[in-house]
Amino acid sequence: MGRSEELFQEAVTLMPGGVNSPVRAFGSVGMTPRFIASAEGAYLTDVDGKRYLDYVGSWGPMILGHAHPVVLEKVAEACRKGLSFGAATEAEVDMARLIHQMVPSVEMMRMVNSGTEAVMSAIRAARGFTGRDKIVKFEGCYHGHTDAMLVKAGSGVMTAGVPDSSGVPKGATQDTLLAAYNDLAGVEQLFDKYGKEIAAVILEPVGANMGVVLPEKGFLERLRRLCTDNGSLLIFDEVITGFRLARGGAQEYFGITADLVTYGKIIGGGMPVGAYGGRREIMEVVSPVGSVYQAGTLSGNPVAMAAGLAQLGYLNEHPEVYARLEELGERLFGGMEEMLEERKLPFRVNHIGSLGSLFFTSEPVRDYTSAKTADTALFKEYFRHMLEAGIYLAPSQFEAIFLSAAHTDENIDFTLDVIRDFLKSA
Ligand code: KE4
Repeated sequence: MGRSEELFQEAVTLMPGGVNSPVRAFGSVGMTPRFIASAEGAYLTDVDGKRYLDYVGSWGPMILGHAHPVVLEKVAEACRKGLSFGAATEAEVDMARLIHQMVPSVEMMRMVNSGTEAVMSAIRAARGFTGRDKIVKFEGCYHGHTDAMLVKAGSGVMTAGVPDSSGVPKGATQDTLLAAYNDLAGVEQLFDKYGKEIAAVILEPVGANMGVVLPEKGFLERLRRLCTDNGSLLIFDEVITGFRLARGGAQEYFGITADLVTYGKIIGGGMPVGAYGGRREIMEVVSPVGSVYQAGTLSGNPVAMAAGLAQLGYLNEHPEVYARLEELGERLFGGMEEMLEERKLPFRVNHIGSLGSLFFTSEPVRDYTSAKTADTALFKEYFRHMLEAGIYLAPSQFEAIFLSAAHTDENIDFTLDVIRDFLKSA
């Protein structure tokens, strides 16, 4: 028995599913999760010494690759000054200034400790600012595990085939209105019925938690207009797309300004960091200035800020990283598309920049319902084939491939060879 198996046997007696986040349990692929000992660049090494080419990147944060020297150096420097003060620090001002510089529409922001906390707080700020209760979300979009968002969520909730979570009281979701991604008619009906009661519309500007699903032409623009016309706020959940799709994230990529935006992952450089922010007049409803309470012992923690500042600062000073991510994405996802075309295989590849998903379905994947047509049994075989070849993918059809600046053309070509090998028998 390998070390991962040994550890997993004990882990399941101490933590639900043996993990601290459900999707890590490899449940939908029916395998023992690999316990990771270390990581560097585009590679993970597990506790049995096996090395994997990593396409999860800790679910998005590791856009520069693992253990980037610039990030490690700044974190080590910060650690030597003490780990947490529970007081204002210069690093938090530096971080807020940098985010504002990279995304000017974020005039004011608050650091928190996770994407979930960022979304929970942004929703409370939106409700506090508008005095309204209803929130529109989209099936298959995952916004963390705050009660109000655990309705037809994506990611691990979708993977588990549990569209809703137990333990969430009706009262917590009675004001959550659901629409299908890319279904403008459905959203317009909600506004017709609830318009002046809708505090906000929240969405992933690119869905990445039902697999990758792109916004169709006009979708984001229409949502922007509907929110403006009804006095509702548009919230972009950019926990994944933020600082990945472009230096200014999806707002820059699509040229659409949201009223509030949530961040996580990349802005922490691998440390637990989230943030929410946007128009100053909205953020000034947040305590201690306004009446919306939100707080956090480790929010803006100096070590986490050091990691985030190092990674974001590098991205800000090296815009060529984004061109490289586009190249890598085109090479990998374009290569997949060519392969499917050659072999006349009906599968689908959705991709944008360094994000993408191979769906084992012949249907165009444009929302939660079409994503659910994917053959998860075939995905399970694909995942196992890739892992055995030393390629570490997200253990679910309803997640994304995350490329990093540490991936090379050779990594991509090797990956395409392994996929080609799998598709021979698919
Ligand atoms: P966290 O609370 O996990 O930091 O962020 C929640 C969140 C919010 N919004 C979006 C768009 C997200 O993708 C996430 C978290 N993403 C998942 C991956 N699909 C995290 C992986 C996990 O749950 O372990």
